[in-house]
Amino acid sequence: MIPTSHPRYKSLITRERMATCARSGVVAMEGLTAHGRGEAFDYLIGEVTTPGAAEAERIAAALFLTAKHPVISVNGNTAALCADAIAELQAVSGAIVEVNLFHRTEERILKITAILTKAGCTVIDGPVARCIPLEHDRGLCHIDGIATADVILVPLEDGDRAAALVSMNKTVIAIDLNPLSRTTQTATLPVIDEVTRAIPAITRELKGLDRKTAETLVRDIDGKKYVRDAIMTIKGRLIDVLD
Ligand code: PTJ
Repeated sequence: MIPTSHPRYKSLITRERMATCARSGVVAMEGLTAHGRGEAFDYLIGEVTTPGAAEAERIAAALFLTAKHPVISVNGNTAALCADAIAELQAVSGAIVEVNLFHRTEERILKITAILTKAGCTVIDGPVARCIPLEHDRGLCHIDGIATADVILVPLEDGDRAAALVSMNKTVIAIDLNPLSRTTQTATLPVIDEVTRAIPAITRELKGLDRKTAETLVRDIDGKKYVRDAIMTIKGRLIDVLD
């Protein structure tokens, strides 16, 4: 039993949920390591949405609004952490929700689909094909989903697929706390924020956005700016500790 007075209560409760979801097979065992890496970068960033990330979240909302065929790609960690938030983003954006896994098994796909469905998502199903140029199982996707998407949100992604999607001329919005990862370096728009803060923020922005403003926001996206902003935030925080 974790006391609510514990200074790291939220983090500890989230860890407990991730461990439960790993035991049930929703989260891959490797996903626990990925979560720990995310926690470490969130610590460095200050466990808040930085002004740079808030700006990226507004642009992400604009990309959803102006997209013809937006897709939200969901893995085990993301479903365990924020299925409800994904359902709300889907309701507001009309995007397709597709389960796409690094550690792919049919059993895990069914379990993750069940969590998302319970939260209120409509999850695309049916046959998959190797539509992304990757030897790995992450290359498998739905023809009416990721394969034909113009804008794809990829939370907690591995870099290979983000790069492959960009090479297919897709607009890739990544959510990843690590400003040094290949995902944040290659995505069209890296949102360097914790996923449970980032997805509700994108939904909030989307609710208040009009098409004309959105069209202006998506012109000339400079993804590297958000990488630089996050690195400067971390650098500033580290220097402050030394002072
Ligand atoms: O469910 P599966 O089989 O698809 O596997 C999912 C994982 C996450 C295991 C898989 O995609 C993977 O190995 O990812 P990586 O390469 O470890 O990348 C995950 C990235 O997400 C890392 O750079 C972490 O820093 C970041 N991350 C972890 N937790 C969070 C996060 N970013 C934002 N919010 C988080 N809560």
